[in-house]
This record gives sequence, structure tokens and C-alpha cells, in this order.
Amino acid sequence: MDQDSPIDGRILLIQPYLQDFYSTSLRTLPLGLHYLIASLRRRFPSLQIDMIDALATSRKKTIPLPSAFHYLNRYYPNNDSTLHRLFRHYYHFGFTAEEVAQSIQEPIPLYIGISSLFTPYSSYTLEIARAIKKRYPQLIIVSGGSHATLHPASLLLDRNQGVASIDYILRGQAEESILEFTEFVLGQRPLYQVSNLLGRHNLFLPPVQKNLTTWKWEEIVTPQAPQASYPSFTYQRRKQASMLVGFSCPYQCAFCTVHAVFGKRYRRRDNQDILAQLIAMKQSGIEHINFEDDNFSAHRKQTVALLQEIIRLRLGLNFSAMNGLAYWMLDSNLIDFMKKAGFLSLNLSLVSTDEKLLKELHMGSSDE
Ligand code: B12
Ligand code: SF4
Repeated sequence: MDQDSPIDGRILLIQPYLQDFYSTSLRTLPLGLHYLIASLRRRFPSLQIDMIDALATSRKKTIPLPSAFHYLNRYYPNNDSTLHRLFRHYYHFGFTAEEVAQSIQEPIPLYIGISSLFTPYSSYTLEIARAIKKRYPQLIIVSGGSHATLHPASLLLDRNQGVASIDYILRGQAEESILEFTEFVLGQRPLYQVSNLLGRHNLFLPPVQKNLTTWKWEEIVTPQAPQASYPSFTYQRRKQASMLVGFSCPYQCAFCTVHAVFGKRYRRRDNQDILAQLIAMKQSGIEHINFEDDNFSAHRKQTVALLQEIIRLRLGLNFSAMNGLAYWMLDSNLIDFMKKAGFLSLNLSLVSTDEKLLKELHMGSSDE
């Protein structure tokens, strides 16, 4: 935004801290929040859109093991030097709820959005919301993400000294609904016209947005948008960042939550759009790209065409797909293209070797 242009208000989005035995810090880029920021900036150029990423720091502090995990002590002794030593200490990764709340400066935001992707970490979303509400009880707080979508009541029903922590939840992908929500906060749209919205008095869960599949995310998310503020994550000492080639997955594994959050229809970005983002990332100094897709090779033909283009353009990038590749889609041909394009290793989502179980789970069965 032009520095001299007047600011009509501010929106603040927050990625919470986490507490655990370990953190996979090279993958904590808040991709979802970057997409929301891109969408909000495009629609509301006169609003200032900020983010606090409580994980954008190397700060970690040893904290006492929660009592629920005390039974683990006998499995992970302190002198363990095997791979299990990862579970030796319990840590707080990132800034604290108080630090996040204290850093909220004037002008006070129109509203605050806090992501809640993980059920095991959902209490940290609440801790941050409580700390903010303690300082600014009137401030509207909205949440979203996989956990918020699947278990909204756990967030909406929380009270701290009688004050609700989270006021609203936007379920599912929110690039579009957050625009409607912002219009509501600005007094330009009634609340009932905000898609996928849940409030404390409306906990009935319809499936995520009927028209989700008709929205064109490609129009909202410009190729360059999410890379604006990449912190310097590294993979094998090479500067790395994550990105997506599509949303959802055409397969129907029985245990998977992907469709409940991202809708049933797989939407893959156009190869030219993906290549434009890869080139932009390369130009900004990124050397390694991690595809965070749930199923990177879901469209085999387009995946092969993308890899061929990457090989032809000699982008000099390395790749990984750490979220895991669907093993049944891989053959020596595809693996060969991946290797030539710059994949250094393959992460396979095997689930089980039990054929009967795999069949029961509908692994590898697609409705497309
Ligand atoms: C990358 C990733 C991680 C990264 C961390 C990411 C981060 N931001 O910090 C790492 C690798 C560390 C990780 C770890 C874990 N993960 Co993980 N992870 C993912 C993954 C593969 C991609 C996330 C992503 O970038 N998605 C793409 C973006 C565009 O989507 P999004 O973030 O959801 O955002 C969109 C919407 O949700 C919404 N939204 C998001 N935030 C907000 C905020 C507001 C205010 C609003 C309105 C909307 C909104 O709008 C966004 C744009 O459309 C997802 C699977 C998935 N498909 O999302 C699993 C997923 C989130 N992980 C999951 C889990 C469980 C874990 C673990 C906790 C597992 C475990 N028990 O060990 C571990 C923790 C281990 C550890 N200590 O590190 C589950 C969560 C399910 C649940 N109910 O808990 C998921 C959904 C995978 C699954 N299907 O099971 N994970
Ligand atoms: S292939 Fe992966 S993302 Fe797709 S439905 Fe199965 S488990 Fe979910």
C-alpha cells in the first residue's frame, strides 16, 4: 500500500505458539494466514492487514511435562540416546499469550483472527484469545482452521471470568468468507449473510459452504502473494518455503478430514500459475520448495507436465513434499521426472501394510 494513503482501520491475524516435545519448525509457515492476508489486501486496500506469527522466533523454553503425559516417563528415560530422545523434554515454542496480547498496539484492530489448525494445540488459541480479551474485552475475535472447522463448540463455548474468548468461527477455507466477515464488521453486510459463519448462539453444523467449489481461488490468491514475508526457513542449509499446487484431494480415504475442511472437489492450480510462483520465489532467494499439498500428484498428467516444465526451465530449485505422497500414484516414470526436476527425497504416506485394512479404509479409491 502507498505509505501516504489514509488507513481506515486495521485487521490483525495471529498464528499461535505451541507446546510439545518438538516442533517441525521448517514447516510452520502460516500458509493459510498468508492466503487470507492476500485476499484481504486485494479487496480492502485502505485497511492495514497485519500478522503476528507467534512461531516466527527460535525462542523455546523447557516447561513441566503436563500431568496427562506423566505415564510416558517410563518409556522415555532421561538418559535415552536413541531417536526417542526427541521426547525427553517438553517445550513452549514461540512467544507467550501475554507477549502476543501486549504487542497489540494502537490503533486497536477492527477485529482479530486467530488460527486454530490443530486439536491438540487448540488451548493455545484460547489462551491468546483470553489474554487479548482481558486487555480489550470489546475486541471481536474470530477463529478458523481445521480444528475450528471440525470442533467449533470447543472454542465458542470457552469463557474466562464470564467473558467469551472467541466470538465467531469461519469454517473451511476463508479467503472469501473473511471478506464478507470484514464487510459485516464495517457495517456493510448483515451477519446472516456471512458464509460459513458460526457464532455462540448458532452451533448447528451444516456442511462447509455449499458454493465453496464454485469459487475460483486462483483469482484471489496471486502467485506472488504468499511469499511476501517468508521468514528464513532452511532445508539442508538452503533457504526454503512452502506452497500448494491445489486444494483438497480426489481420493476418499475413510479416516481423512481433508474434505470436511477443504470441500469435496479437488481444485488444482494451473501449471502456468504454479510456475509463476516458483519463479517469483526463486527470484526472492528461495532455493528449496516444500509442497504442502495433501496429495501433490493427485492429477498425474498435470503433475508430469509441471515437472517437465521445471526440468526444461532449469529452475535450479530443490523440492520436497513433506506432507506425504500417495504411494499408489508413484511409478518409476513419475519418480524419474521428480528426481530430474529436483526432488531430493520422497516422503511416503504408507498408513499400513495390511491389505485388508487398506481396503476397508478406501485407500487409493477416487470418485473422479
Ligand atoms: C503444514 C502442516 C503442519 C505443520 C505446521 C503448520 C503451521 N502453520 O504451523 C507441521 C508439520 C509442523 C504440522 C504438525 C502437526 N500437524 Co499438521 N498439518 C499441516 C498441513 C499439512 C497443511 C497446513 C496448511 O498450510 N494448509 C493449507 C492452508 C491454505 O490451509 P489452512 O492453514 O487450513 O488455512 C485455511 C483455512 O483453514 C482457514 N483458516 C486458517 N487459519 C485461519 C484463521 C482465521 C482467523 C480464519 C477466519 C480462517 C483460517 O482459511 C485458510 C485459507 O483458506 C495440514 C493439512 C491441511 N490440508 O491443511 C495438517 C494438519 C493441520 N495437521 C494436523 C495435525 C494433527 C498435526 C499434529 C498436531 C499431529 C500430531 N499429533 O503430532 C502435528 C504436530 C507435530 C509437531 N509438534 O510439529 C491436522 C489437524 C487436524 C486436527 N483437528 O487436529 C491436519 C489438518 C492434518 C490432518 N488432516 O489430519 N502440521
Ligand atoms: S489420499 Fe491423502 S489427502 Fe487424499 S483422501 Fe487419502 S489420506 Fe486424505
